[in-house]
Parts: sequence; structure tokens; C-alpha cells
Amino acid sequence: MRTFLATFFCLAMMQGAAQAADSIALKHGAHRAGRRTDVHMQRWREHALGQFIHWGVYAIPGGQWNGKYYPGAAEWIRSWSEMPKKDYDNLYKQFNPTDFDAQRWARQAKDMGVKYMIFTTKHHDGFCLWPSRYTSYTVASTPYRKDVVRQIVDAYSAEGIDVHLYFSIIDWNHKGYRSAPPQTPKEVVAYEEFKTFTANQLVELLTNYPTIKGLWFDGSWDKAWVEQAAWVDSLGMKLRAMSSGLIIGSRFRADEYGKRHYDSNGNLIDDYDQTWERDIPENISVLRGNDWDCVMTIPENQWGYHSDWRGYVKTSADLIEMLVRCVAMDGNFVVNFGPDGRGNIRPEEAAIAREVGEWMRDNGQALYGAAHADLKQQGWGYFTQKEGKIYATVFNRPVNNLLSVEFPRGASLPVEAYFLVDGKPVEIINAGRNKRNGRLYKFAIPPGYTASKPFVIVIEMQQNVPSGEDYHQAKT
Ligand code: JFZ
Repeated sequence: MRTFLATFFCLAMMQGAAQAADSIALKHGAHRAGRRTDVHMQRWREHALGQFIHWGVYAIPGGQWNGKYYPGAAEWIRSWSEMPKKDYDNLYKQFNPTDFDAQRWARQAKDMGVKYMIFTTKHHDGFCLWPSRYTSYTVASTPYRKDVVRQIVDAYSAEGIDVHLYFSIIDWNHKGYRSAPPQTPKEVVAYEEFKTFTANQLVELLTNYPTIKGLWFDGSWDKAWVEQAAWVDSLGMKLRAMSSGLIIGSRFRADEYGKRHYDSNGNLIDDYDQTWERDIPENISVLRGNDWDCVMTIPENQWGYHSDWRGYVKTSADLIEMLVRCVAMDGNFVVNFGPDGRGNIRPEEAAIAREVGEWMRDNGQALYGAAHADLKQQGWGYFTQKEGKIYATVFNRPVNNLLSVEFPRGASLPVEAYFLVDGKPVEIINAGRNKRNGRLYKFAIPPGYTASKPFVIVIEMQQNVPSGEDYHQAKT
């Protein structure tokens, strides 16, 4: 019996793919246990900051129609009862962004400090910013005519910024597209055509733009799509075979039980957790060691260009705080831009890009390539770490000018501390043991030190403290 059990457990473990004892056999769940370990994913992980761009014919009405204000997200205006579908579907005839200059956008992104960008090749309306041969509803049919995706890929790549392509599965322009599963034979045929069309377009994108690093999927929540788990899984494999190292988030496919993002065994589907949309996890443990990104709008919920931003608009200070918070939990933070119908980035966004860029020039070292540091969260800010250094980014300077840091029992200890921006020393005070038998240290900000922005203190350690990797190892 014992031998039998031992053999059974060995076999169960050899099944691989995180098949825990109580897990079920899945054909189309996660295909890997834990994080990817290849160089492509490592590069992505080190980006810290990204840019999202939502651009399409919805930028022309810019959230208004016939003088009426559309209260939804501007890129959804076609679905508004006040928006005649015919009018929307003819907007492409006016698409002529004479001010569009991909190099200008790319330089601005570079100055902002972004390392990767995600560009909408096709949003839910189905309008393609590349000249797809599978539909005429593309930029090639507009007065502008030129391939926008090509210009984006070339200009950003020339600046050393990795390009990922956003692609919506929802396509309101394709006659075979539907949200509910097809029922009648006729509907089945039409949906099959839609599937073939979708696959063709994705293959076309990877063929036309082979240097892209990833695909950012959206609109994959329709029941019709979810039911195609096996087919979507094989499509994903085909795309990966075309592009080595291709990065795909968890918003592409469901498992055969219809579970999205995390499969029926709780394992992350594909390469990173894509559920953090305008939302940041409470703490790193909820991520269970998985890679993730947070995509964030500057206004409340506007991705495409809306001429009239109402409600709270985030400042660069808000975004910098979110960025550091994400990187401190091993995530990337992606800020969205919605250029107008003529191809201009609006002044509010340009100011954000400039201000974030200024901060990143002084402090980016604390974020690029940095990882989570498993130290007790403190109210004054966030920890990141790399190469034996802890970076303490201070957002709430304590009135007594003393920053508390608790090092767990047995952990490496601080050797030296200084301001990142000018190398000026910061005094380290050994404050004895904390409650958990670890060490409490105080880092003394000189009372005369003035800073109008969040600042970083570098703490040189004997060696690295535990990182997010430990959550990963605990899981597998
Ligand atoms: C989708 C789009 O509908 C939207 O227009 C935009 O492109 C955005 C990036 O993605 O919107 C979503 C998708 C998922 C959630 C919320 C909005 N979600 O999971 O919470």
C-alpha cells in the first residue's frame, strides 16, 4: 500500500503543470506552473513603466455627438443610444490625422521614461489602424491611408521602447461577430467565419510587425468566445510559435470550464495577470507570485480621446505614487494616453508625461529592474530592491524625520544609506529589536532637507532581503 501511494504521488507530481493533489486535469488551463523564466519575460518584468495608447475613429467625435456629452468612455460612443450607428460607421471617411507624428509621440514616451508601450490596433468598433487585407474597414480606406501601426512600431522601436499590440476580440463591424454563443446552423457558420477572420488578423499582425513583444487582448469575456476554449488555446500556441518569447496576458482565453484569468485549478492562464485595470492589489500576497500589470487612465474612466474630462483627473504625483506602489509589488504600471482626431496628444497628458519623466530621470533607478522587498510596509512610502540595495521611496515624510524600517529576524542588515539624487549620507540609527525579534532601524532625514517631490533613500545592505520570488517558490 505504501509503495502504491508513493508511486501514485510521484506520478501525480510528474504530471507537472502545478498539478496539486486536489487539482483536476485540464487540457486548456495554464500550461506552466509559476512564472516564465526566459529572457523575454525577464525584460518585460524590468520595464516598471509603460504607456498605453487608445486611438481610433472614436477620437473624432471625442465623447460628443450633436452637441451632447457622452458620459461613458469615449471609445465606447458607438454603443450610445444618441449615436446613430450609420454616422459612427462613416467616421472613417473623416480620419485624416494630419498632425500625427509617431516620432514625436515616441520621443515624448522616451522622455517620460517608459520602457514599453501598448497600442490599439483594433478596438471594439472593429476599425483597424493597419491595412488589414481581411477587411476594408481600415486606415487604408481613410483619407489618411498610411499604416499607423507600422509608424508606431518603427518610431517606438527606434527609441528602444518595446511595442505590444492591443487587439479587441469584440468586433462590432464583423457580421459574424456575436457575444452570445451561436445557436442556429447559420449562426454557427457566421461565427466560424469570425473566428477565421480573427485568427487571420492576428497572424497578419505578427507577420507584418515581427518585432513586437506581445499581444494585449481585450473583449474576450463574451460567452461565445469563452466557449471556444480549445480553439483559442490552439490559436495562442500558433501565435507563440510564430514569435519567440511572445508575451500574452491572462485576458485572452478561458479554460474548458469557462474560467478566465485563473484556471479551474487556480493557476494563472498565460503570462501575466491582466485583471488589474484601474486597480492595484492590496498587497503582494494576493498575486501569488504571478507577474502582473496595472493599466491606468489619467481621468476616471476614459481611454480614447474625450474632449471634456469631467470628474477627478489624476496628477503626476498620483501616478508616481501608483507606479512605485505597483513596482514594490513586482508589477508594471501602464499610463494611458488618448490622442485626439488630428493626432495630437492633449496638453494635460503632455504635462503628465513631462512631470513623470522628470521624476524618473532622478529616481528611475529605484524602479527599473527592481523587485519587491519583503519588509514590513511602513506608512512613509514603499520599498524596492536590486543588487544588494534597498530603495526607500518616501511619499509621507514623518514629522520627526525618522524613517522606521524593520528587518526580519535573521535578515541582512543595512551598511550605509544616502539620498539617491545627490549621494548625501543619511544617518542610520540602530533602534534595537522589534516585537518579532527582528531589528528596528531609523533612517534620519536631515531636518534642513527640503524636497518638493517624493524622494528616494538608498540603503546598502549586506545582501538582498527576501523578494517576491519567495512567494513564487512557496506556491510551487
Ligand atoms: C476594456 C475596454 O472595453 C475599454 O474600452 C478599454 O479598452 C480597456 C483597456 O479595456 O474595458 C474593460 C475591460 C476589463 C475591465 C474593465 C474595463 N475589468 O476587467 O475590470
